[in-house]
Amino acid sequence: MYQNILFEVKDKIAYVTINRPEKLNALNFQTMSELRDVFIRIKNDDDIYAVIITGAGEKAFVAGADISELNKLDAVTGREFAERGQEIFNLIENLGKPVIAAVNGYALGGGSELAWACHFRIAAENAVFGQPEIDLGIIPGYGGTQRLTRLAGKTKAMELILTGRRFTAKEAYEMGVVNKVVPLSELMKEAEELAKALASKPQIAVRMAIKAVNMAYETTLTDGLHLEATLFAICCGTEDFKEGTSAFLEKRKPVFKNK
Ligand code: CO8
Repeated sequence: MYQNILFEVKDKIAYVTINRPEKLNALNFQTMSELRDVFIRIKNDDDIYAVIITGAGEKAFVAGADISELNKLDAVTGREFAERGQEIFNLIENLGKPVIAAVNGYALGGGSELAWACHFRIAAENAVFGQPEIDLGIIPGYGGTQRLTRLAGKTKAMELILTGRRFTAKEAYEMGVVNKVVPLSELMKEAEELAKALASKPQIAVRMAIKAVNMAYETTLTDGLHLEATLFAICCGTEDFKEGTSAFLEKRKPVFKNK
């Protein structure tokens, strides 16, 4: 169905694999179009509760935007490309379902930016992150200047974006930009366990939580708290809220219906 993406759904979990291993899964125009398409499908599919995104092969998650295409951009098309990519990564960040990046190997430039847009990042020990755009005469254009700064803080983001240096999974973990580092052989198992745990939660509350946390960097504290109260109230109107609280009081396991 797709040329550069593998897509599978199993037990409420969607698996998206960027599949151009001969080019280290670099994001060309075609791959970005397919990513857009697949995430719209996932968003609209009520039977998908969580997503795992990874790269084909053992060497790379995504080694960046495709430099052979970048090389042809001018000021007009450069803006269009950046905005189109940002729209796709915004779609992922605002999917309403948790997206886990299972980072296997190089995650450079647009590859790091893709991981930053996800809700969780599990890195294999061989993962290598970086925003090397500076050495190509550009800056990150798929959200790196904004999301890495929010995730790592301004001091670190400024250093990483201006030097373009690569950093390991261990450093990424110490910086707080990945959730966990695991051996490569355990990466998918680890991501799957997390996805299954997330899929077992009441899905309306999951959606409200993602929205509330995403908005934390977009608003003032006053507006953010107002939004939180509104989203909290929506949760209070669900059957799952009654079930979750009743189950606690009755000392039994809740059975959520996602209603
Ligand atoms: N684009 C295109 N092709 C790539 C890319 C890439 N980003 N990365 C690797 N490839 C290709 C190589 O050209 C090579 O192809 P071929 O076999 O046909 O020569 C193949 O993949 C294998 O790569 P290498 O032989 O280079 O493998 P190595 O193990 O020697 O090196 C590296 C691996 C270190 C990952 C190296 O490939 C590399 O440095 N890649 C480029 C990394 C990079 O700079 N990425 C950032 C790109 S810029 C970006 O992502 C900006 C995003 C925002 C754009 C917004 C506007 C559009």
